[in-house]
Amino acid sequence: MSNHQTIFRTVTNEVLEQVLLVSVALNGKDVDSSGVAEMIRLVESASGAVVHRISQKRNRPDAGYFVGRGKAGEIAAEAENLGLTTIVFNHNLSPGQVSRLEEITKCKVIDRTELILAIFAVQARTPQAKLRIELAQLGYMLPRLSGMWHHLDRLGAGIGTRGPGETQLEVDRRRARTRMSSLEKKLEAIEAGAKVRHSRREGMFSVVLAGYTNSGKSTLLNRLCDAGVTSEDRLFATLDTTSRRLELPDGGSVIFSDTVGFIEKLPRSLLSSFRSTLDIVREADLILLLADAADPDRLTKVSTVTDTLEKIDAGSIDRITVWNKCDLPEASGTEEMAISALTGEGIDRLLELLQKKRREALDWCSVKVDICNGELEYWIRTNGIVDSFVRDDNSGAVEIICGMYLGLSHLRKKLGHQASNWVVEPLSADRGVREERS
Ligand SMILES: Nc1nc2c(ncn2[C@@H]2O[C@H](COP(=O)(O)OP(=O)(O)OP(=O)(O)O)[C@@H](O)[C@H]2O)c(=O)[nH]1
Ligand SMILES: [Mg+2]
Repeated sequence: MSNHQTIFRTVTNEVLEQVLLVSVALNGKDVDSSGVAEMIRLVESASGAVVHRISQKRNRPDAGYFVGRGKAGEIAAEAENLGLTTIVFNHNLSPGQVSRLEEITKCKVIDRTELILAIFAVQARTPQAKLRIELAQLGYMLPRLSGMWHHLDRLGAGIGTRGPGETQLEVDRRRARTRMSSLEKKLEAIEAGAKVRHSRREGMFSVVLAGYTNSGKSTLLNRLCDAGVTSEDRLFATLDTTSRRLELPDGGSVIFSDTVGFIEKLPRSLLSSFRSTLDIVREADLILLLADAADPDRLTKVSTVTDTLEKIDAGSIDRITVWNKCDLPEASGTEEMAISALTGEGIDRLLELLQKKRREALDWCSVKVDICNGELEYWIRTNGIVDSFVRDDNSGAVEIICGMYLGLSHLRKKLGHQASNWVVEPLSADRGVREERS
């Protein structure tokens, strides 16, 4: 286990680690330059710097070394020449491949998943995020522990004996599992509190930002809600969910949330430890899929985000793609919903759209009531949006056009307690009389 702890400690201490990047293009394809650019950004976000790159084209990965024995030797020689001790692969490697590559290169070998986990470890700020990332790291390490103790195994193991490596491996596995269940318990306790807070917001229309990492989600939350969350030109700047109330021009409001960004091949262990962070996405009424309009790879990234939404069971939620960074000259896709979270361009249109979606989700009706006392009026105004409120000065009767957050049955119940004579007529959001939903 010590080997992996060293990797994270080095990264956590913000030492600028010099890295040799190995990119492998499979299935006869050319090396994907945007994929390489993303790996370089990932290394930088983990406080490293790519100082040399080696690439290879192969039909399929070599079972032993991923790149093939000969190439592995070449990588080893290059690393030695340049005095580098860390090698990053742009793919995920099996535990056996990592240990064989480490043996031949005498370097620390990090695959894509481990690199992403390391960035999450650097970026985790809140107790929850720290617990989640530790859980994900342990989940990732558990099947790899045997590879790490492999060399000790061979020293002491023999017929009828259990080598020191084997014993240590068992101890480490047990420790890792015990630690994982203690982390899970701590997280459950924290999340139970969060659920209570969440349920208090019931009835509020929930809009969640989802998107590739660095697309500008936190910048948009700050612009709309003055949330003061971190936004920076770094991958995975946000690892927690922040929710704010956003007032809309018609007096209604929504809960607006920013959460962790997605990336291609987001590690499975991260998806499962961040499951509850992503609950906010699953429970949203509307997802704003924020995309970087200036990214040459924007369409692939949008489809990575939609695939990830499917994976976390949020694929069927109403979704709008919003193209951010339209202030940049290289931006395209601007004929659709285009905004700049940085300059504020297009934000009014976005708010109008949110308002429209919000109104469509309310239960609209016309209420006629013989006497509307102050308490009833206050109740209607706080549980819905009132579009018109007309009182007949002679009779005191009132006609209200309103959209209710919690359905019309709540309204009828309230009227039943407060008034003797009342009529509720359901309307559609655009004011046509409609059949009531069952
Ligand atoms: N030019 C321009 N830059 C923007 C815009 N919106 C965000 N950015 C920049 O893009 C970078 C990433 O912004 P963030 O808001 O941190 O992105 P994010 O989607 O929250 O990223 P993660 O939290 O890492 O998933 C920052 O450097 C922002 O200043 C925009 O509309 N125009
Ligand atoms: Mg962010």
